[in-house]
Amino acid sequence: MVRSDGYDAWLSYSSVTNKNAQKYAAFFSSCYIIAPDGCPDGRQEGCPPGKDSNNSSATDTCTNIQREISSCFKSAGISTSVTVCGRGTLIPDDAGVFTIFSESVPAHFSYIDKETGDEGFSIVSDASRICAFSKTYTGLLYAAFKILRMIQMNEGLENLSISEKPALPHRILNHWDNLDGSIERGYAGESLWKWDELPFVIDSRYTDYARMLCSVGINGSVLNNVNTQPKILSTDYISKIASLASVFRSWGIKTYVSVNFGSPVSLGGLKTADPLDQSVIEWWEEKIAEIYASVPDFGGFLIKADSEGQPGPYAYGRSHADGANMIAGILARYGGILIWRAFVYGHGETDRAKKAYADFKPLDGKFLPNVTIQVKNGPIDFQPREPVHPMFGGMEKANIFMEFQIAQEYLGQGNHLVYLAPMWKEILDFDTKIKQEKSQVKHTLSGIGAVSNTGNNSDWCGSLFHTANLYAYGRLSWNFELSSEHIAREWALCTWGLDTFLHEIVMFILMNSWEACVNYMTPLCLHHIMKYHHHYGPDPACEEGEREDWKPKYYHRADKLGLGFDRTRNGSGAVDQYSKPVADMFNDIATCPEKYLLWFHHVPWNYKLSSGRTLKDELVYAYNKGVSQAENLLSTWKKAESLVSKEHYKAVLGKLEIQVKDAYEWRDVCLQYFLSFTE
Ligand code: GCV
Repeated sequence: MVRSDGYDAWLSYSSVTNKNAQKYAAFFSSCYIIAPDGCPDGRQEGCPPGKDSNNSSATDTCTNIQREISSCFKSAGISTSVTVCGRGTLIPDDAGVFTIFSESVPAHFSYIDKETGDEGFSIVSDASRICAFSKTYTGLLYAAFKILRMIQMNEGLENLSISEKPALPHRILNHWDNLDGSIERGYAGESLWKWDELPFVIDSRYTDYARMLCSVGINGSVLNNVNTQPKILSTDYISKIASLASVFRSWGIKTYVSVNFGSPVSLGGLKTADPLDQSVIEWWEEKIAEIYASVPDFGGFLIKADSEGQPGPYAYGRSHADGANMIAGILARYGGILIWRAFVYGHGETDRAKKAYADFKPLDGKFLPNVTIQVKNGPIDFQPREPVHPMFGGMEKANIFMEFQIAQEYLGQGNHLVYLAPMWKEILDFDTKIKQEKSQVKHTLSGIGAVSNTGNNSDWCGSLFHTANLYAYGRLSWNFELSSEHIAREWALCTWGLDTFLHEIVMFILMNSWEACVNYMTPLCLHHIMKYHHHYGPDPACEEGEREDWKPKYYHRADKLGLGFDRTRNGSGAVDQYSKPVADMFNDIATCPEKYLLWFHHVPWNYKLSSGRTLKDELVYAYNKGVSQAENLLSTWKKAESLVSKEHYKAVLGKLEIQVKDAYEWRDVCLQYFLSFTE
């Protein structure tokens, strides 16, 4: 049974019943985790003997493994013997082992894959013994979570020969948490970070947060909003950051912060933040030295510059590369990275979708190796569906991070149940055709970030269903090849248990929810037609907002002739920011995928789509389909009434009822408005 407040998310181990757990007990009736006893950073190679001063976090990681395995079995009423021991310990022949030391791998397990990098792992087993091997303790912890997931899913542990390593070295969660406890675009309560209490009071929830992220392979956390307050870099806040970092460390999570490019002025009292000014450089040098003195493994900075009012290098006649390289060069001395966002617009461009590529492409090759450009998945802003951003593949020499948004700012926020993995897969699998092979978006990345949907609600993400997206983000970042259905299946089994009928209900809701949302909100790639500012609900006629490119009309361009933004070579020319084959495909209305039609074309109302329907009729069809799909999610959930607790049933029911009501509103408002142009 799922805990009623949802706090345990997918880690309740509720599916591990006593009966199921029996068959795994032998593997953990005698199991040893070999802890560090001489290696300063928990690594095997190059380890000077006798030094153990920095081993505390590695030892804590071993304890995390031990506790995690024990708690899984304890909840099923089965006792285990999982021991953290030193390297010289004599391991009984019938025992299981978690180790980073090759000589501690029992002789009966000959297969060890050493090609798993720093965070990967291998797991081998026979009928009753299991061995996990990695180069790092974090890798062992990931192996433990893998094994526990298999147990939760009731899969066999016998005769395993598994090797895994993450798709990317940086898999980061971006919090848009403000220092006053509010969260920009947060729909699950207030911030998790109690800044007023830190560093003196360490909420146990920080550990539970880190454990949850680690269980799905997320290895970095940017603590605060990209719309920053400079005081995050004050000495006071650095000690708070250090206290959070010390909790996260043993879960393999690095700590990052968003910083304000104007900090030398607003915090340091200097007259300028010009990146080429010597006093500014020295200010950053001192600040970064101060951070690393407290957090030696600090991950680095995330910066939103020259965007939506945030200061940046433009004010000093400098480029993004000038700004980024100055700070990155200092971070590089300590092993840190600089994540520089490409979310820029509003500087006189004719098509907002073109701005980031136009500004950044000329700088390709000019960024330092530890700078990475973080690019939103689409060229505008986390819409229900967007074509990929042309900077993926288009910036061939720079490090590029993907930025997804787990928080559903434009997709019904905390109310609509929309499983986002299919959308993320569509983006990651898109072929940029920038070269002959390995040119899908997923091949162009050096890291990934996503705007978190967490808050201090007891269920973390606003509802149990919303945790599916946090789960999916982690799992997908670990392994891009997992299908969205596979991830949904894992999450459903670990969260809702093994009941087959309930499982099918949950799967139906997950797997049909994104398509439903696209249909009832923005079919055929309509975009940015949400209400002003809060972005909840439809308002295609909206005139509010101080900028033209915040108004829906800028995007949908509805008129007597047709609908959609002409981004072809006859229009804004945005298509030519893609590789030639992709640009040609988007440019021609006959070859442009219909799912992106109104993004790239101003389409006549009587244009016939592949369905045989005119644009006008297709719009009516799609909005109606979206409504009936939403109704289907609701009626499907009603079948779960006797299978889940009353509280869970009602909570999900309430959300789906809002979703259906909103779907009707979307349909009615949008059709009334758009069809008025056809009269
Ligand atoms: C953090 C959109 C959102 C803003 C957000 C911005 C960004 O404009 O509505 O809330 O600001 O994106 O990603 O920087």
